[in-house]
Amino acid sequence: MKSPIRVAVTGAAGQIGYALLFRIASGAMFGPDQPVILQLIEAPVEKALKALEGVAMELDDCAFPLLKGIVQTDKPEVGFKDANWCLLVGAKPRGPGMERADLLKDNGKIFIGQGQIIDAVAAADARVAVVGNPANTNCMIAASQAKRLPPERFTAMVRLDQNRAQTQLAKKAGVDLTDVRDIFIYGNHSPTMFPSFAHATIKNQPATKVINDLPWLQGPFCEIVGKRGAAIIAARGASSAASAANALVDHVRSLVTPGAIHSCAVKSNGAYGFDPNVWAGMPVKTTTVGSYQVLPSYPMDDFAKSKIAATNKELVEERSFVAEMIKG
Ligand code: NAX
Repeated sequence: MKSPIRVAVTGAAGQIGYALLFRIASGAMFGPDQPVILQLIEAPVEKALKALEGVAMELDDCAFPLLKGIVQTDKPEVGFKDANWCLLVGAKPRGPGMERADLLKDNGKIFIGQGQIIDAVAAADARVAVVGNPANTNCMIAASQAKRLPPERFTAMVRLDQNRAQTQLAKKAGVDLTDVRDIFIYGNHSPTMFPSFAHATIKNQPATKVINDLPWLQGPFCEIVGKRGAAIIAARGASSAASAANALVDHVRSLVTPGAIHSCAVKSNGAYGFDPNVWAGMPVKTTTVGSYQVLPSYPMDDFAKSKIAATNKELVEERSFVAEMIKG
């Protein structure tokens, strides 16, 4: 048996947390031979901490053989201590009438603090995956505070968008989901994201050829994927939770599986025209456990370039809203 790894999860008593923790403890994220210690972090709010107690009781009641310990805390310095993976799910939701700039600033404060504490107390090999929205910019903010951990250790999740796009292509083509490959998400986890269909394949043929409906791919397809989160809220009365938790399992699983090729929001190195100071979704290939390289060579046509320019513009704007905060 391997020695346990420590997995810190913020927002652990939230709805994504509730769909996520049991999957981690069952081995879905790190594999069936990797024991885990869950370090569950909640906001210092009585109701949330009480709910967390209940979640921990249920985890105990599952008798997961791989679960070797549970820490419950509202103190990030305790929760992130020696963590090998820090999954930043908790964030302040956008309230009614709240401006995006204010949401960014409120969350900015949370992610500045968490970035500093992770850098100070997490394990030497720590990796950070951000889900809490606005995920790309929150990730950039947390990474900006790290002096010890390099920026490549900080990724944000666009995997839910990739999964959504894969399913939509499979439905349109009337094929099995597994026949659809190489569909990647570029840019922000927001309606401006670009699901780049031009390089996707269906049964090893170009998806554009199999679907043979460019207006649908450029229009409704991009729109359905970009606005899927809102459609779920409209239908369910609550935001995506199980699918988001599942996507985080996929995100991390791919990052610990050498050879996996997947969409991930990472620090831009200028590839695809992204500003080098933003975290943007793009295709990456996992090299060694927890490390990856950007696959920079998918050619882009004018349509793709304009979509990427739009999502890049939004990321640069988000960054400008918090530029003052991350200076020091
Ligand atoms: P919930 O509101 O159900 O849960 C959030 C939890 O975070 C709460 O229990 C809250 O007490 C806790 N929290 C708040 N501030 C905290 C802090 N400073 N430290 C620790 N815990 C803190 O939200 P949920 O539905 O679980 O969603 C969590 C986040 O994921 C939201 O920001 C949401 O927008 C985002 N999403 C991101 C997605 C993505 O693909 N990147 C998709 C799904 C989801 O919308």
